Amino acid sequence: MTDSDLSDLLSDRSTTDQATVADLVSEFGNITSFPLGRPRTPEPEDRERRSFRTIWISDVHLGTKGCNAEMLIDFLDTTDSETMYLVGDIIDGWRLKKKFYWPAAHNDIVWRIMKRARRGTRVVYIPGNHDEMFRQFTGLNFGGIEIRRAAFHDTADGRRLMVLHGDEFDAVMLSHRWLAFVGDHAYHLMMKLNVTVNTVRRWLGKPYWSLSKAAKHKVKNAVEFIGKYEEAVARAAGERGVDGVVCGHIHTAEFRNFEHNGKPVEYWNDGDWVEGCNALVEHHDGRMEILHWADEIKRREAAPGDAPVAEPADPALEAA
Ligand SMILES: [Mn+2]
Repeated sequence: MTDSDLSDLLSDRSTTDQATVADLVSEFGNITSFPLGRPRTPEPEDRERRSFRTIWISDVHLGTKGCNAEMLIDFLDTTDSETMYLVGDIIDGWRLKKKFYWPAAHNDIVWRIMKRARRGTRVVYIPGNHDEMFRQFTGLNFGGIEIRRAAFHDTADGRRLMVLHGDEFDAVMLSHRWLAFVGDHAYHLMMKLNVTVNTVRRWLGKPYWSLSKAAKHKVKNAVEFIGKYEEAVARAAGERGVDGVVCGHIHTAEFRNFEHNGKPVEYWNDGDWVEGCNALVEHHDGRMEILHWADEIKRREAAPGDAPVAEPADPALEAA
């Protein structure tokens, strides 16, 4: 991607045409006919929330079975922030078009985000490649949710970060299939499967073929791809003269420090809610942190303050 493409991307005028009134009416018709019912599980009102200055989440993939909705609902119900960035691939339009899948929990998430905006959180939605149908609304505001192609974020300690989904840098546009090979678990399963595959191949009189070798090759390629991607995104941020970049897209939460012309450039990836269940947060002093929500839940459940209170002894039994 050239620098001029990037300037277009970062200006309020997006590279895609602005929606016309006619577009809006026809698309809005679709949006209103979308089965956005009342939430199944209402937000708990009295729950104490961890307060952050900023929250970034992306790659939720609502509308797919892969989305870890329960975990995200827990996150949304126990946190709050002044600003929230939805960094793309929130709704998986690609999959929804093929097969409509919209469980109550996915509805609950949309509802919670809309309610957050109404409560006063600044919500900025930067559509990704899976929800690119919303990119035509760049510059518009739906129920307090600003739709942007990309954004700049100024941290409390004065760093300027560029925020974008990141598919712009995925030159190969690799499908996410290879992600399945990244996990260790998947890899071991692969090795077991290898035995079965070759037993069958032997029955069929076919020569030995190493599935695990094929997988290993995939893993190596995946690791290489992630490294190259991170570098490309950081370089683009460096060229813009900002202090760092926040993106999503590759489902790999990560913080890395790069350098561009002797100046440090921070690379932050807010991960996903399919496998990692990650959020990137900025604390009120500007310090940033990647949260792994499964670990946060474990920690919360182990904290003595939150331990279930023992039932008071039955006075009748005490007297006896
Ligand atoms: Mn994406």
